[in-house]
Amino acid sequence: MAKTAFITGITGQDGSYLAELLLSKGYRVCGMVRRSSNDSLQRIEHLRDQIEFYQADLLDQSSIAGVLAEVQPDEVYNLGAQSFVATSWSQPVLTAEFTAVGVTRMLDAIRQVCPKARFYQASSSEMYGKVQAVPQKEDTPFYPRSPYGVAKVYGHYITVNYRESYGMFACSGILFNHESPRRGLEFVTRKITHHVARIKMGLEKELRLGNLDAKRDWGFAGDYVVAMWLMLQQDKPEDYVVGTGETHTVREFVEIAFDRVGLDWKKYVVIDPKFIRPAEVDLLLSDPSKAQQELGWRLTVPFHKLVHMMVDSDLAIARQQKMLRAAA
Ligand code: NAP
Ligand code: G4F
Repeated sequence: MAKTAFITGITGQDGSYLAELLLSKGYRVCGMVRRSSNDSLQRIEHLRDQIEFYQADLLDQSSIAGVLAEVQPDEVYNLGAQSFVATSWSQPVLTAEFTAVGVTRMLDAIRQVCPKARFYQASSSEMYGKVQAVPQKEDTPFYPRSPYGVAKVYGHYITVNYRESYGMFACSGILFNHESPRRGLEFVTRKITHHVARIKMGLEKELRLGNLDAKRDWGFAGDYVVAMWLMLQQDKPEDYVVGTGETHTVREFVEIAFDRVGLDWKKYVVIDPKFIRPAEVDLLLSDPSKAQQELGWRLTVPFHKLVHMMVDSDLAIARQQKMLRAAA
């Protein structure tokens, strides 16, 4: 019989790739969506007819328990979160509610209404923050540098705690930054490729950024959802670091993106103090050897190709916008 998966955050970047993956494997895919006055299904528009949607909210315990009792999933992927680090300083309490306590709400609802379900928690390399070792692996101590990072540490340890307290099959993927053409426009990679494309098309003149020296371990989101699924197919629940094992500065990302369209980035990039964070994570670099060896997980998209893929996708969008503008 087909397995049932329940995904929180199905409308987000990772939720859309994970839904595609699970549908391709024959799963019944159920997605939790929160009420909105607008349609938030843009990223999964092409899958709309193949997914069952359930309205609930990470802030609302009884809505989660009610939906899980109805769906009776085999696997639960908790991807829902306030996921933008910069916003976590202006909305620290809300970030804690969604990103930290929301995990307990999910785990406790599972414990009560579908205790056999396997649980995946979207932990983050932001937990390493002011890094205590290079590269970072599963046993590297955490030192979060933002309210978001602190909230993710809570989510991580409550997942460990429910596994140890109740014997639940609960895992955390400590995922390093992963990007795609579906990345939100506020994250630096997509912000860069969106503006590069619009500058190339003559729709904009500059790109305003903060710290160009920050280093991140960036991979392709489509590869990372495979690791999530693999974790829930193992005999034992464990936590895994997932990343590329390479690090690049924001400046390098900018250079490659402008190069792709034949422009010199120095003529267009303006440093704007508005985008400098109160506390920065200077360097993230993963050691994904456990995931590679135990899960057999592999990358398919190297860094340069990722940047090119995102620029090319944004160029197609900008071209269309330019044509619409000309026709209006
Ligand atoms: P994303 O694109 O920002 O998506 C976040 C999702 O969470 C959206 O579907 C959003 O729904 C949902 N959500 C937010 N608040 C909610 C609430 N109160 N109740 C229910 N759903 C809520 O994030 P992503 O990049 O796909 O990341 C997925 C997860 O992985 C997140 O937990 C993120 O923190 C974590 N993570 C991401 C990365 C990365 O590099 N992408 C790395 C490590 C960990 P709406 O559409 O309604 O806003
Ligand atoms: O793209 P970012 O906003 O991603 P960040 O903060 O690394 O967080 C992302 O990855 C985490 C995994 O490590 C996830 F858990 C989290 O949910 C999210 O997906 O910023 C990357 C870097 C930062 O150092 C930031 O200071 O880019 C720098 N940056 C420079 N100028 C900028 C900008 N970031 C943004 N968003 N906007 C700028 O203009």
